[in-house]
Amino acid sequence: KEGKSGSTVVALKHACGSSAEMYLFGACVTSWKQPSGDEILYVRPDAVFDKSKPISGGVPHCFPQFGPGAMQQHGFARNLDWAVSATAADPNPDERDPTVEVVLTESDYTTKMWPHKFKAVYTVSLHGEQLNCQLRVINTDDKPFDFTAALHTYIEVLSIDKAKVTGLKGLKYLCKAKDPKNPEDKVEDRDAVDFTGYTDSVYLNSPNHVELEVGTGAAVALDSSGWEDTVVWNPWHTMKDCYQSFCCVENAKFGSAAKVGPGQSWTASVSFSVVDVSK
Ligand code: TA6
Repeated sequence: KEGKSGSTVVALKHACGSSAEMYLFGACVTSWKQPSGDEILYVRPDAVFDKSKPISGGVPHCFPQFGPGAMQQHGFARNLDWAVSATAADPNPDERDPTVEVVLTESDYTTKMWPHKFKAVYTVSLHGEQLNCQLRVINTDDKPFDFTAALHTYIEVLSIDKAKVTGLKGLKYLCKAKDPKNPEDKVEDRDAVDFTGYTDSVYLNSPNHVELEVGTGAAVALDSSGWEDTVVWNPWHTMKDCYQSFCCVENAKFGSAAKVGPGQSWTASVSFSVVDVSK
């Protein structure tokens, strides 16, 4: 259906009452609601949907480069229209999980930045109240390539000073807060990572289960496979109008790049769910 600024958005609705929306521009999931109607994701007030820049919020892709580097910040996948390749029946009479699959392949634009033939397949589905996202990158070229990637997920919090990320204690991380080009190597000693200033940390080899407590007695759990690293980012006063309202907890493949041979593929997935942490 038509979304903001005339851009195409795919809507998923589960029989249990949960819903999600994904813009084909950037294959960006911008909304995931619980059956109660509560929105879990966060879209920044400066987000635009007219394709003049990536959508700032929801679950943007960083591919084939996470962060700054040889190509534009976070790569090109968030700046391009993906194409729908499959959908599950809609409406959903047999209560199967509503699903959409979108693809991105090389073009003149991508080849100038990254000289490789590829097919990225992104599958988004609702499994009951859960949001599931899977990325598969297939090397359709005749030579190997490597890349870094992330799902740059913005999650709404009641207030950033009440937000906490658990599951990261004991991990090595790259602290990019002071100088993003020269990250400091640190080890996380907190049971729960809280926020008292600009935060930009890449946790290496993180566990498959990480939770963000949002300050309401609920947490968003991220259960992932294949991603390996977790990024925690809050821009603090650099975004004075909105930093209190969200925290980015990002599944990433950054510490070691993914290496994919011709005809081979790399797959990673994450399942988001809301859990009660009030007791
Ligand atoms: O994921 C954290 C990060 O890479 C930060 O270093 C910061 O630059 C942020 O993403 C925002 O990136 P964006 O290009 O979306 O404004």
